[in-house]
Amino acid sequence: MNENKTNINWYPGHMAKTKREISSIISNIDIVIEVIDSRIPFSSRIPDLKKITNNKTNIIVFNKYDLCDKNETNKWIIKYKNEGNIVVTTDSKNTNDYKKIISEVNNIMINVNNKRKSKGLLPKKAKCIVIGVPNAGKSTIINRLVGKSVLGVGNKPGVTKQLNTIRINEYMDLVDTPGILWPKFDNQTLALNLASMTAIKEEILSIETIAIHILKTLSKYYSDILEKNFGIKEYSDDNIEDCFDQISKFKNIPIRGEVDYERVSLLIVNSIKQEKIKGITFDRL
Ligand SMILES: Nc1nc2c(ncn2[C@@H]2O[C@H](COP(=O)(O)OP(=O)(O)OP(=O)(O)O)[C@@H](O)[C@H]2O)c(=O)[nH]1
Ligand SMILES: [Mg+2]
Repeated sequence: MNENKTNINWYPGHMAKTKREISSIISNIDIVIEVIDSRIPFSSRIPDLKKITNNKTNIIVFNKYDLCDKNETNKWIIKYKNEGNIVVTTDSKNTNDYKKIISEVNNIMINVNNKRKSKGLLPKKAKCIVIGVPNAGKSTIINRLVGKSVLGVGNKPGVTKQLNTIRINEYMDLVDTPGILWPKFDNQTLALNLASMTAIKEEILSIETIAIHILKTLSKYYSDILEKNFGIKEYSDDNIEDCFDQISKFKNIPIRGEVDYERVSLLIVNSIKQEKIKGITFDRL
């Protein structure tokens, strides 16, 4: 049980296909809506997004804002704004949040259409594309903007399988896309952060590896959450077995001979996936 032994090097072919498909339609797009998970504002950004989208104007949407540690995530919001980005936060339980996206799109389109007018062209409809890592909440955002469930959503990566164009209103179309990642992770923490927030398929990394990363990160930044949810006062790499043993006892998981590492790991991973643990942000500036 040592997460450092894991060498993450993989790339599902359908993601390369999605990137090619995005590149092939990008010339017709006005605005890129980049959806990130507010709990991992660095790890959930797509490094080569500017290249894939040919430097199109983008809006960064900090989604799942209800689940993050606002103190920490707000620092990232300020950073990205200072870098010149348009930033919006969204929480699927708050319908009003989505109006902020519409309003930013409208602001951008005023400029686009003013330029068109000066050339004697008629105003055009906003053509937007929603891009992000798997499970960031892209399809949910589009459903909220339409006001009904037109796209399938689910709490696992890889729900959307193809590009879909959705009409929001007479001024705006949105293209939904499957979640994308990148061919190689140079930074293992980043991959583990993505896995902790259900952005990477469970088959790719072992459940124990993800669970250990969650325990480690909670102990570093949220020792109160670690103690309250798992009964762990102190965590270190030297006492992983002890920790699993303590969690088994704290959660009344029967120990038959030895600790059921898989079951305990699943419980840890599910505590984030099922939103029992909230108010966490794993990326630090
Ligand atoms: N708590 C919370 N959950 C959200 C929010 N937005 C989306 N979700 C949940 O996140 C999960 C993933 O949502 P999807 O919209 O399917 O995500 P996606 O980015 O389209 O995922 P893929 O198509 O697999 O890439 C679902 O269980 C949603 O209900 C949010 O703002 N807050
Ligand atoms: Mg989707």
